[in-house]
Amino acid sequence: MPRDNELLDNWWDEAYSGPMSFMRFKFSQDLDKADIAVLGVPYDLGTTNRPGARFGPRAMREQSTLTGEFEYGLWPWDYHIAEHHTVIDYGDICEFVGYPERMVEVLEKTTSKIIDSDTVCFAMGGDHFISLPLLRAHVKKHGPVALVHFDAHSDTWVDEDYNHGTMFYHAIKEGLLDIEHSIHVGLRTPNPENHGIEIIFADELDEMKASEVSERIRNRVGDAKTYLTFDIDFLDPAYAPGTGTPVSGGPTVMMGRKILKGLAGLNFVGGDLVEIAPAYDPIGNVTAVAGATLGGDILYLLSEALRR
Ligand SMILES: [Mn+2]
Repeated sequence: MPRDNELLDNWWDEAYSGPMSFMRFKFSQDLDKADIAVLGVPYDLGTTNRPGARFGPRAMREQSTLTGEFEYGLWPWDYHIAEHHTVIDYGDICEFVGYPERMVEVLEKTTSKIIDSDTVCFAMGGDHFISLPLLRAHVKKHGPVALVHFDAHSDTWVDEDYNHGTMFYHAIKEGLLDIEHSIHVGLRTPNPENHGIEIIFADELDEMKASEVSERIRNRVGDAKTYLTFDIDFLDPAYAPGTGTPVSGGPTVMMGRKILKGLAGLNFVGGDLVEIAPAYDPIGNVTAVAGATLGGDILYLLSEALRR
């Protein structure tokens, strides 16, 4: 299907010109017409090490003008999402400068507004702490969700502080997660307490084929309502140096993409991609190029789930 300028904004611009919406989907807040909304959350006060993920949404949008330019869709997906669904770029929420608590409130409220109008939400971070208010909103609508979590870290540290290393502990404590169907993928940092969540550590993952990893995730998740969260530091710092807490010994972008593609058809109700801090890229926006591509893959997974 040729691109429809009702669905896509300024797609005819060259990659280096025109408005920077995510993958050239139209900037809009008209939720009545949208199936999927992309939401930027430029918040990084939850970081425990290097800040800078507030520049993540803009960097992803900028690099996605290239990944989103093909009318045939994002390779190797063999169609364009716009053939099936109306995707909008909802813009950023940013009404919280100097008031972290306000971010939690505004993000949960905005997410609820989006998903209560039967629009699926894909959020771009920002640091990983944003997943907590996102989960709260999704659970209010769907009940506890299975978590498919790509990351070098479990983010389940038993700690009453609220930051980007503890939010899934709080999510567990608040009863937001369907633990039996949840899984961490790619961990390579100490994890003294697994809270009952299945783990594929990075060394084990390195011995597996992407299809085997996907299969293991599918077996764990089954048909549960699932939230997908992707910390860019899942990737090796060779592919994603521009992030807050990089950990060596991770997978390639290709491995990540193949694993994601192998999850098509799972019952995803929402997702996010977080922790791109472009200032730490040595050159060429390498982390945001990976993030824009993987973010595109996640949009396809959400679109596939809507078509179930
Ligand atoms: Mn991480």
